[in-house]
Amino acid sequence: MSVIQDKQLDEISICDLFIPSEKVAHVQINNPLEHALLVLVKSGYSAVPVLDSSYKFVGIIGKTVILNGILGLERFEIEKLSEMKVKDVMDSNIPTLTRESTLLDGLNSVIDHTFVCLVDKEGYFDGILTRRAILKEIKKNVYINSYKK
Ligand code: 4BW
Repeated sequence: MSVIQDKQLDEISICDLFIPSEKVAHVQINNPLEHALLVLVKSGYSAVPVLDSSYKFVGIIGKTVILNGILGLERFEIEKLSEMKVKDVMDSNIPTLTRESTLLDGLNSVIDHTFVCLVDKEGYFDGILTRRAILKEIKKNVYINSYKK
């Protein structure tokens, strides 16, 4: 079996691979957790990007951090869903890519994350690159040679 080399991965653009912002479910930083949970449950995604009021990327929020955020000592404190905001629990320490990034950059990013957000040079949200899109592109470039003995 021979696989593509790092050099080739570094030559492949992610421009045709990412999901553009208008097709990505997202929430805003000041939304109550209740709204974020509704978006996550209705979209079926486990995590989505968080944007500020000017559509700049600020982080990611998922179902698990929301449930942890409302977890009390002995029960889920459901009333907190309307009291707490996305900014209280979101993960803001998230790497980003740009349209100029390569497939190798994308591959490195989706080792630890199921998707990575793309931003422009001013930080405006541009879209997401998913682990699925990366794996599909790499599969297209992997050549498997089987030998009959
Ligand atoms: O609604 C879905 N449609 C399809 N075609 N596939 C889905 C859907 N929901 C989940 N999947 C599949 C994908 O293969 O399950 C994987 C894990 O989903 P996740 O993480 O845990 O919700 C999906 O893998 P993926 O396409 O590589 O996507 C990785 C992650 O990117 C998802 C989700 O957090 C995010 N994501 C993907 N498309 C999105 C999105 N977030 C917002 N809007 C989108 N359009």
